[in-house]
Amino acid sequence: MNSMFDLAKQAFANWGVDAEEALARVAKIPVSIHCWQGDDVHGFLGAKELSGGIQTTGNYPGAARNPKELMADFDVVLSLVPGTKRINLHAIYAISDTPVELDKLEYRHFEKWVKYAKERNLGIDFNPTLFSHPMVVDGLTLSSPKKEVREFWIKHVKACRAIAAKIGQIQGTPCLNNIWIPDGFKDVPADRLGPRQRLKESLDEIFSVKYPSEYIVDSVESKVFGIGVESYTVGSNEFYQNYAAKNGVCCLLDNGHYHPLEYVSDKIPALLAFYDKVALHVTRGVRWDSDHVVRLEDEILEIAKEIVRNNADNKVLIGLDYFDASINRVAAWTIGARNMEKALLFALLQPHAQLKKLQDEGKFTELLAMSEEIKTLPYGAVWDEYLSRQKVAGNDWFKTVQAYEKKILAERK
Ligand code: RNT
Ligand code: ZN
Repeated sequence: MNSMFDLAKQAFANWGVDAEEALARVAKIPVSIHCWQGDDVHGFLGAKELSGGIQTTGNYPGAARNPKELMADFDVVLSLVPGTKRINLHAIYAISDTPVELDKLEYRHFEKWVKYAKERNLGIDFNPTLFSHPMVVDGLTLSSPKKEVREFWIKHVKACRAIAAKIGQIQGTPCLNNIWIPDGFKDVPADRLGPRQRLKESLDEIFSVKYPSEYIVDSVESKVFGIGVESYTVGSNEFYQNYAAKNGVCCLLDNGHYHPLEYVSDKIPALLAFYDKVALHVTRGVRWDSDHVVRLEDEILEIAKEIVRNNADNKVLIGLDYFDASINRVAAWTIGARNMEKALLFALLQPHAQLKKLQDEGKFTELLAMSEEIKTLPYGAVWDEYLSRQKVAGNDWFKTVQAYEKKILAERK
């Protein structure tokens, strides 16, 4: 008897799609899984509360309280997600026995993570943390009118770049160091240019230190608004896209950071026309930048299509960015990461060459007809095959999380 996968393979072959090729390719596309879903973006440096226009809501029990717990939880996620994974760290996840300030961070504070990642064959990516800290003054960091505030954060980001470069050098793949700042105003500003000029100067100072591109990829992440920062964002899309273009850094697109009818899937090819690399934060915005767990929805599929049909597997750096404290965090992590993998696999199973040909020939009726027909191809059978080849649980993965919750998470009081 033919297996479900054999039949599916034939169904895709009828459309000129090689499912084996898709399986081989999806397994190689790196996806950087964010560490911060496990503890509601708290980190280990004693931050009291999340600030900067981002928020986790909910108090589901079991949040990780220390590096050991976070690493153990992440191990469960790793075991349930197929493919090539990386781990995305934030500076506040430094591991230190003695208190350490953000502007004094060093590589040694991340050595335990490097060891952890190496043992699991993961690459590491990095983020300076410019929020949840008393040096965020009047909501501002790198764009503050106060010199000492700017200087503190410049030192912090410089320290982070040095750490990221060292991590990249040691791991043998570039470490993405992504800068996101919360700077902005709740109400209509009296000066829109000044903060942006100061941010530009701060970034110039930060990037005056050069590192080899094999060690570090620098990116800047724009945003449209945040909670309590509704009227003005210093690091807007136009600001960073121009900064990036003129200074040879990379843009990071977070799909929760635009107006709801603007699509990151459309921005990816626009940037690929100009940049060698584009970084992503894949999330799910619900009305605002809400950082909901990624579902398998149209936009994530569209994002995946733009990556694979433009052969940008190594040009688009995929990172995840969501945090939900209202449900089991290990499950939240797993669901979003598996959905990213699903989206990539499904995108690889589309007859892109044929569809593109129809577009170029102006056969738009046929293009629409075909695009809708292929939606019911047996993607699920190929997904199941991917999981089994990767030795990852199938649709019963939730049992693993339930058992872990009962044994480990429920004990965290
Ligand atoms: C916030 C940005 C940023 C953060 C993380 C924790 O709106 O998306 O990327 O979510 O750095
Ligand atoms: Zn983000």
